[in-house]
Amino acid sequence: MLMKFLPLLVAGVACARLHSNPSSPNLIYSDMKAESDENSEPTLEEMWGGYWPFQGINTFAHLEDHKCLIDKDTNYDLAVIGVPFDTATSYRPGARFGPRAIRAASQRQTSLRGYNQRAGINPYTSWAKVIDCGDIPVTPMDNALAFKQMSKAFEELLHRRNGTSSGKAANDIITPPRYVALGGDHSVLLPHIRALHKIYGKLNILHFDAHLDTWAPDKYPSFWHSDQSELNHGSMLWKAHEEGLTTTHNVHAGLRTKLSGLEDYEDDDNQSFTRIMADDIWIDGVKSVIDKILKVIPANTPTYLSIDIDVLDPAFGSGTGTQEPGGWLPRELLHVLRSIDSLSIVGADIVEVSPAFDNAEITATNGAQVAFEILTSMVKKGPLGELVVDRLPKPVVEIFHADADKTEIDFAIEEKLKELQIMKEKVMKEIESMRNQV
Ligand SMILES: [Mn+2]
Repeated sequence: MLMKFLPLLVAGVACARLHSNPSSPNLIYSDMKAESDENSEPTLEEMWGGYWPFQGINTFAHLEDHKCLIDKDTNYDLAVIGVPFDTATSYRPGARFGPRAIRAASQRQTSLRGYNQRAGINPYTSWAKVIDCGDIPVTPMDNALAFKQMSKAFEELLHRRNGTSSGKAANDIITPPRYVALGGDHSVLLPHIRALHKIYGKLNILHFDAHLDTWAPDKYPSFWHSDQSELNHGSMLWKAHEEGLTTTHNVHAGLRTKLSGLEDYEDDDNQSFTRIMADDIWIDGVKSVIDKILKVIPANTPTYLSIDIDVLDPAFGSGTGTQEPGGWLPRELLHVLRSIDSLSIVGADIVEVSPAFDNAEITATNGAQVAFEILTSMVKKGPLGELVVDRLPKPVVEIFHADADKTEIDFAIEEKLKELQIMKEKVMKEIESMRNQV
């Protein structure tokens, strides 16, 4: 009997040793040997439980998948979440297919061979529970509704959940989970940081991109205007600044965009960004880039990391909406990311991967590697509960219902008053500049 099964068993063992399905118990050779003696046949799990990297239904890095927006009882520390939204793009659309492309390109990552030697850890088997939360089902038909959906989804995910008990911070605050969002066009940053701001307060923004994305919406060429037209994939940082979500410690890295004029830099300065140009990395060296980032952004304050894949040269990132020649090499981006792992990254995104324009999965593979490095750094840094400013050390359900006596109308009024305040500040600025002209 054993002889009959041996070839199959050996094949199954090799398969399971290399790449077991993480949603089932990880099988290793010694466990299986103990279970399979001469009198027993291999279990179905032993025979069929292991996938090679190119097999199985794609989750990010073969992680366990959960419908996190529906499964409210699932706690975890880090999650990948897809945001397949691209109707705020100004040029080539297609980034709605980014999450599935990055997931497909991530298949050679498994928990069994996930040890990241630069960090000295395997992010998938360390203290943190890491899962794939699936996608936010965003409408492609109505951007106002889509932003509402994305904001609501991130709030649900961040405010109604805890990390695992292993993620408990020293001061007894239970740490909310952290997300690496797979875009989607770049505008998905805004709902993400709106939700994070409610937990951590103002955020430093570390932004890798060919473009500034601090453009006022009126820098886009349209006579026509609506509130919704202000939400595009090049104005979300401007909008975030207007809403008071960002600190004065922000960095762009990899810039090489064409400008409307030097006044773009004035706007950018007003939003407190330090600019690192794409060329700086070969003129001044990669160390100068790393040093500059670490000098501007304080390590122990909440930082949001946003990576537009177009920071890479089109040779390595053709699969994107607005490519700009003269970009970074993947090794440069990865090295910089690895070297800033002392920062407190409370959330991150990888955006603008648009597989219809990709060649041989190059862009998506770079995106998947970037996600791996971010997850590694988040795990290496450990839980960030000490940075939480707006969650009290008591069960989250109670915290979330701290406003329980407020009605929907109260919330709507608060929202309107906020809008009024923003509008007032805008008008005051206009008046000020009219006065200056007189
Ligand atoms: Mn860009």
